[in-house]
Amino acid sequence: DTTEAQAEFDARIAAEGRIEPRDWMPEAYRKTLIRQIGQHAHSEIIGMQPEGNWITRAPSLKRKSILMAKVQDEAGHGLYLYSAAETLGIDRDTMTEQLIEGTARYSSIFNYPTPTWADMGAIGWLVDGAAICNQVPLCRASYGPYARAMVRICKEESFHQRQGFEILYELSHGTEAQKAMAQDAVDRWWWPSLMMFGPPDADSPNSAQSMAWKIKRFSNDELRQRFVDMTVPQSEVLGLTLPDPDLKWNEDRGHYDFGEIDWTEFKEVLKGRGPCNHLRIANRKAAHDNGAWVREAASAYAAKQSRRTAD
Ligand code: FAQ
Repeated sequence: DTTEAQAEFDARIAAEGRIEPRDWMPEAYRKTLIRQIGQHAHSEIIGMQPEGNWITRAPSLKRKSILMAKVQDEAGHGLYLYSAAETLGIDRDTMTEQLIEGTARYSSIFNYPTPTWADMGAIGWLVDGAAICNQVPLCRASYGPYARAMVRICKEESFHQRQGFEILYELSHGTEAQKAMAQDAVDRWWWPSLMMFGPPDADSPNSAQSMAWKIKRFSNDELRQRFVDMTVPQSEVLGLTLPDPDLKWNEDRGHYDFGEIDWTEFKEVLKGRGPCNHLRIANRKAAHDNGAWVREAASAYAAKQSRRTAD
């Protein structure tokens, strides 16, 4: 009965155990995971676009092959995550429909444009850096398929972060114009990267329950602070500044203080009014429409194969 199943579920969570697809789970736990894993999958897939924009224009063959590998990794992450969400009883077609109809969320960060090559560096360094801070604790999420997917994803994100840092390092040690291009990219990506962690804890309706279920292990603000503390020393190595006059070490707290985030901008982006929201969804829809014949052919082939096996 449900009370007994609930008690077993609670005990498993308390004991740091894992919940697996066939286990009983509260409906709200299932819904929260579908929401978070689905959004995460969509972020990876939409996240291919800002960088895909530069594959044909990468400054060298080496840079081009690295960038292609990175964007392919993102496609792979999206696919593991869609598979993890499918174990909860939603199918990928439904999730894709929600994305292209604009009813599903994906990370705010991918609604910003990538006008220069230095943006590839800033995305790797800051966006993947933020992704790692947020995702390493998710390797211990209570839902088994999500936690296991995160292990491999985090390893790949580390490489992505390192390659972004290296792009910026080369630019910031290059000509004046290159250094200025690197600084401009960092100026544009810094604040949106801080927004990736979500609203402040006091405004985060899902946090308390997700933390009680051990899906989230740290709050949005805790992870944001961890990211700032990790990134400031790296900016010094790069010789680039972070665009926040209030950023300074606080001896008492043992953390960097930082300025106020523009939450109005964050809310606008979430409402679909960021700089690239329309473009991102339009591109995703076009790719989906253009791929219709592949899905039809694959289904026809699968149906034919299963008829043959049945005979
Ligand atoms: N953008 O109550 P909370 C990557 C929504 S990394 C858009 O705090 P929660 C790698 C939130 O969904 C990026 N929406 O929510 C990569 C909720 O709305 P809902 C993806 C946001 O879930 C790098 C509402 O605000 N990473 O892709 C954002 O407890 C480079 C209230 O917020 C993940 O998805 C936002 N930034 O905490 C790829 C990580 N923040 O659903 C390519 C997994 C909040 O109630 C290139 N996700 N919202 O309508 C999480 O850790 C959590 O879902 C949070 C939000 C922390 C994002």
